[in-house]
Order: sequence, then structure tokens, then C-alpha cells
Amino acid sequence: MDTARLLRTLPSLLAAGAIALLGAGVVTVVAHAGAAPPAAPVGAHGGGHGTHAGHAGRSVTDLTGPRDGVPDVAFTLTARHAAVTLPTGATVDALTFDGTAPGPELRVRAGQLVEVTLRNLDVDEGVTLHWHGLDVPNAEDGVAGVTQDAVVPGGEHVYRFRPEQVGTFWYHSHQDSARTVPRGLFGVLVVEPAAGSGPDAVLAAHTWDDVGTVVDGPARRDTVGRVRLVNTDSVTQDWTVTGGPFTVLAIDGTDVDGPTPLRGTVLRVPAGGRLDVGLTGPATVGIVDGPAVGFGTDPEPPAGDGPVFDPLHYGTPAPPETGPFDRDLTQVLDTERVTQRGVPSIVWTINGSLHPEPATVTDGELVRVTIRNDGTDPHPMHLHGHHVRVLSRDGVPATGSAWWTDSLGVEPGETYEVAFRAANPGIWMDHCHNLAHASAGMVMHLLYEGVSTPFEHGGGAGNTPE
Ligand SMILES: [Cu+2]
Repeated sequence: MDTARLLRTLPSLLAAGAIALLGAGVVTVVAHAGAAPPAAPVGAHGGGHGTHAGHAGRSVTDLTGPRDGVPDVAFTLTARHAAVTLPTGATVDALTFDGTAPGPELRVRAGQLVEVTLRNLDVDEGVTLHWHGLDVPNAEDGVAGVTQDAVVPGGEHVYRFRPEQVGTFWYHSHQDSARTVPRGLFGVLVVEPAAGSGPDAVLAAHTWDDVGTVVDGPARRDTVGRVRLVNTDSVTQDWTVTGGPFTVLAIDGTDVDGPTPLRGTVLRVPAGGRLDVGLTGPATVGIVDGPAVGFGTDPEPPAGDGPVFDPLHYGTPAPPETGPFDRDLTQVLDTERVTQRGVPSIVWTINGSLHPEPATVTDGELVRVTIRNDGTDPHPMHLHGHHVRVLSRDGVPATGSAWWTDSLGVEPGETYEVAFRAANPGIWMDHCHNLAHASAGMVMHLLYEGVSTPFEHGGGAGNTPE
């Protein structure tokens, strides 16, 4: 563990007001408070103007979606303050897209040219749009200071992409996200098959300060085939389905092949993750100890005492990914207790560091990553721009339908092996989606050799992606 680097980084975080004392020796992360973190060697984070690691240099600004052509579907989202009345009846002072939280549900079809215009009316923190789980071209990824400047009040930014993945996704700001996403800067994105799909219901769960966890969705509905569960929080959500048997149709926007019936199973959705559930009859879908929605029946209290769903062995077995792998990467996640200037603090590290060095890959490589959690907290790891396939957990090979994920909950003590094809050039965030952890520095980048960025942390737009 590189304690020296950790301690070098910490003072500037403390100086920036990034970490505040909460209670007896427990810290929480509140903000970067406008100060730029220390310099890192890549422009993706730290105030540099990027590296040109290869001779065939490319800028993220060239890695766009289709710039020409009339969009098949166009949306405008305006970020603004608004009072939002939640399903519980409580009213919150929220940051919103178009005055609602969640923001408007965006529904598109695979292959369409999608254009989204983001405007910022009055959100002083700045705003971007990140398409969580959708592997868009790098310039459309919406990460302030990496792929664009944050959109300041009065500003505008246009995103254009042609989604090929079908499934359940969501969007959220990736500027000061630890503060602004919990306050409402998020919404659901559904990509339907080109030919359309059957009826579905979206249940997006979000925890609001002083209110608790609420589910945005229908209060009660006739039986539907597909229920899309979306975790917009920074912590795990446990869902249950009470009533008839059900199936898990998709994980993080990728269909499960040959899903088999489940009954009483707890569906554990990591922060940022999505599960599509197939109902076979009247059922209640709800959060354990939280709100529930009845489908073809009145809602019942969720049970939550069954076994936890395990995608490792679910569905029709797919041929394993055996390589050969062109590159092996390792991420050791940890919880560090440090005392700096007499202030006891907890920080969460990757390979012993806050904001560790980027991992470099070459376009086309098949990459294997070992992710080990040596710490005491779960870490929902989210690599932008790619889906990873789980190979094994704690040495036990995945034997079910290919488990593709973009939000992988790594529990304390667990080790995952995952693999992905490096086929989407750019500079991609790879971070914990517990946004407080990310804000404190649990963030690294995947850097394609030869790609640079003109954007920087801080700067005139106050770029602060975490
Ligand atoms: Cu974490």
C-alpha cells in the first residue's frame, strides 16, 4: 500500500474542506469546496492538459457520436431548482431536470440517432449528463473535466449518440455528483428494441435527505411483463417480489439467457445498478423495509428473508471467456483510517491511493481485471464506456448466462475477476458509485493509449466530476 501517496493527497483534501468531522471520529465527505485536488499526471484529473502517450494522438473531443444527420428523437433537459412533491407527499427543495425528480423518462429505440440538449438555468454547481451503463462514444459521456466542461448557468451542451444496447439505463449529472445527484439530478433512460417492446413499469428508488427511500413509479398497476428496477442511490438496495414466481430478465441492461423462475429471492441491486424483473402473475415488488408497488394486486409488505439472488450461476450456461487476455489489471479496494492534523478520517482507496494513476490499455485488447475488496465497506465499481463480464468470484467460476455488468457490487472480502474488450477509445472514469467514496478520491481512469483531453479538473467551469 502506498501510504506515502495517500498522505500526500490527504492534506489538500482537508484543506479543500473535502472531509468533515461527523460525530465521534467518523467522517463524511461533503464537498471539494471548489479547490482543485492535487495534480495527477494525466489531464483526466489534476489540471494538466493530458498526455500524448502514443504517436497517433487523438483528443476526446474528436471521439463524438454522429455530428451530422437529423436526429430520430430529440430531447431538451433544463437543469433548475424546483420544489418537488415526492410520492410520500413530502416536498423537497430539489435540483431537477425540467422541474421533476426523477427527471423526464427518456425512452428511445435501438439504432435511433438520439440528440439531447442540456441547458442549465440556475444550478450554480454546474451540470452534465452521463448516460450510466450506455457505452456511448467518449465525447458524449458527460464527465466534467474529462470529456467536457461543466455546463454553467446560462450554458448549453448537446449530446448525440446512436444506442445499440437494449435495456434499462439511467442518466445523471457527473459534475459535483456527490452533492447534486442525491438532490435530484437524475432520471431513467430506457432503450427499447428497434421493433418496440411489450408493457413495462419503471421503479426508480431514491433516498432523499430527511425523507427516506421513495420509489418513483405507479402506486398500483395491473400485471405487466417487465418491471425495471433502478438504484439511483449510493448504497445497495434490496428488493423483493412477493407473490407468484418471477424471473430476472436483465442485469444492467443486458438480457439474461434462459432465466429460470425464482420465488422469495432477495434482489440485491448495487448503487447505480439495474435489474429487469419478469412477473408471471399478481405480485408485489418492493424494497425491504421500504415502499412497495402491487402489480395486479394490492401491495403487501416486502418480506426480505429469502436467499440473495446470485447472477453467478443463473440462466443458461454460456461458454466461458478464457482469453487469451492481452492485459491484466488489478484493483485492490481498501478502507484506510488516517489521522491528519489531529482529525481522524476514513478514506477509501484503490491500490493504496486516492485518485490513483490511470490504467492504460490499447485499442482492441481483451483485458482481465482482478478486483479485490480488502476494506470494510461495499464498493459498487462502475467503469464508464464498457460492460465487463464476470469471470469468477472468490475463485468460483461464473457458470450461468454471461453476466455482464456496469455496476458491480464488491463486498468486503470478495475478489472478482472480470473481463472486457477495450473497443471504445477514450479516457473513461472507473470509480466507486458510492458517490461519497468517489468524491473522497476513489476514482481512477481507463486511458486508451494515444488519447488526450483538453479539459481539466477545476478550470473556468469549476470542473469537479465527483
Ligand atoms: Cu466505494
